[in-house]
Amino acid sequence: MITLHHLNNSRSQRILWLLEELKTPYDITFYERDKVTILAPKELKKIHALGKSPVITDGDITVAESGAIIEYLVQTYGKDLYPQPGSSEHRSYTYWMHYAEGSLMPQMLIKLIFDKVKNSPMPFFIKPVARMIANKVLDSYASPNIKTNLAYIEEHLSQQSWFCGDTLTGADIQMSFPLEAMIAREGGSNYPNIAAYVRKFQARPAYQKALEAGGEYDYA
Ligand SMILES: N[C@@H](CCC(=O)N[C@@H](CS)C(=O)NCC(=O)O)C(=O)O
Repeated sequence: MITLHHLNNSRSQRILWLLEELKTPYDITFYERDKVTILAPKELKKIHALGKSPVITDGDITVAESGAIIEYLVQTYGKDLYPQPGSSEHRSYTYWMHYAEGSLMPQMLIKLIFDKVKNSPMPFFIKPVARMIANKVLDSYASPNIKTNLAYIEEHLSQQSWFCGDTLTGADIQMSFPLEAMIAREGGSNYPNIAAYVRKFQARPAYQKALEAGGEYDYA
């Protein structure tokens, strides 16, 4: 039996969605973020050394890292969501699987962190300096990079209904988290194709079931 080690408000939601799409039996073990630090509880380190979510166990197999989990699940339980190796859809699948956590998420995290720095409580005489540094990083690096990435995705989604062509694949599940987080935080008016794509996958029955099963999730 598969067990998903699920942290509230996290990337783990996309694995829950995948498990519902696969219609394969699974259990959930729930973990709660610390209310102040928003970090995961230390119990997660008993499952995998890094203590992050998502992580799954399947019998004596443990798989961490969203992309690796999706690869494992679609190759083991859901061939429909895994394009034929050697096909152009498969090359596209590999690309978007890596792109989500390798290129897009780091930019979004940098923005999140420096936005937080600007709004964190600190002595009044440090605030202008902290703000100046944060704005410099945001204006010269994170924001332009995010804009370029989102324009690229927007253009891609103007040409096809799912990331790798006409059907849902594991790559869509992997891309769902950064895109729905972006739409939830910033709205979708500048990126109508991304906004429509997010609405489309969020309306899927499996996605809705996953929301019910997973508890707190701010990005749906
Ligand atoms: N690249 C990893 C990132 C895992 C990750 O950072 N997960 C976050 C939740 S979205 C987490 O566990 N945060 C809690 C913590 O860092 O303590 C993946 O895609 O699985």
